[in-house]
Amino acid sequence: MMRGMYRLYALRGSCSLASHILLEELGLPFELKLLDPEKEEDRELLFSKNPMGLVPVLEFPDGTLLTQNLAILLHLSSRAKERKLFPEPGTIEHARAMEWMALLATNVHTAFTPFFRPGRYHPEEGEVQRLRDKAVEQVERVFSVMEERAPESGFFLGEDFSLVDLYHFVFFRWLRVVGVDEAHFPKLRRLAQAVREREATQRALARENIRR
Ligand SMILES: N[C@@H](CCC(=O)N[C@@H](CS)C(=O)NCC(=O)O)C(=O)O
Repeated sequence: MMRGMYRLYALRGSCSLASHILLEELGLPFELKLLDPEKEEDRELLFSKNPMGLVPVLEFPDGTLLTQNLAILLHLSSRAKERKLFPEPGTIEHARAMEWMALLATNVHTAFTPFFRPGRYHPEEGEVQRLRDKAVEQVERVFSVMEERAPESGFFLGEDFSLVDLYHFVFFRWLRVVGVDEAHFPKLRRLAQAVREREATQRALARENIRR
């Protein structure tokens, strides 16, 4: 690794896109290591960096390893306080922002998992479709709750772009992938679109070779 560089281990279009976009937003020097899950070598590399075998993994210039989007996003943004991407701890605004982040990291993210990784749930042969249908139901339910609570204008937390907008964008993108119509969630669609149009997001999408 070049001196002074971060390295992000990522899978194309996966949840690691959140950490990727933030590195671009903050203008930090980083190397993107896009892994190929089909390659034994890449799988071994990932497990050597994270025993869970999951991305994202952020490797700091001094070799420190950090996993979990939530930890990476909060840590990097707290080191760039002037960007005001997250409210100050101890305030109700911070608690509200954490409420969104936790919802995204847990309920929203895991609603998709049975769709993308049905094998993890050992469905009987012929039951994969049923499992995927159930996952889509769960995804629709959790996005409906977010739509209900989403603001009519501005960003999730008010006037300014924040980590909540960035993190939400990554999961909103997956709606198309699982075949859910984005038009069911007009407020969320507007919020996601605002993130998509940012230069940092465009750079990250281009580097992951993602068109939409
Ligand atoms: N809680 C973790 C979840 C990480 C996670 O599930 N990563 C997925 C991509 S979205 C992964 O690495 N999957 C590898 C696989 O399924 O083989 C986080 O938010 O960082």
